Amino acid sequence: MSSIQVGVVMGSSSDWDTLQHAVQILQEFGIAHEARVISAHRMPDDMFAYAEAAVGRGLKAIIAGAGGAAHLPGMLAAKTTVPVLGVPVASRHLHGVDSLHSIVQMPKGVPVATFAIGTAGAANAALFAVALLANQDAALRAQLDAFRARQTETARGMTLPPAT
Ligand code: RP5
Repeated sequence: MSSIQVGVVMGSSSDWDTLQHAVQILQEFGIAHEARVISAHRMPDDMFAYAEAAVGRGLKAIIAGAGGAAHLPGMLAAKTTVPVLGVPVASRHLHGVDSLHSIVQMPKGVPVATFAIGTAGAANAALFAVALLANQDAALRAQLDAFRARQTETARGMTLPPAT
């Protein structure tokens, strides 16, 4: 069985600017992961093979990012019960609203957990994967609590400029 816990897949190398923010979080928390291009419409057989192998490989979550008519998260979810976390990538013409609607509007029965458009969504998908893994890992939960505490201190330390 693979030691990879979280798969990060995306429809194109052009999605990397967005999805690398998920990978950065996984690296920060020391989560074993992989990142791959798997295009739903250009590599459909590869997409199905990846999803079909996910349980056997021991993946605990799949973060899937795509833009436009973003089939990838939903079609992965159709072929595996490993949780799929969908990240809408900002598209050139519709700025990711198309991606968001494609991913979030899954019909009843096959869920995709859908995150915000762009880099915030990618980072939050990874943090959500960390939270899932932390259910079975007390040390990881302590890391997540410390991450949250640092954010809190940063926010408390924020100052505002004088009004103009
Ligand atoms: C989608 O089409 C990808 O997820 C990407 O967001 C978008 C554009 O792909 P490229 O033309 O940049 O390869 O499949």
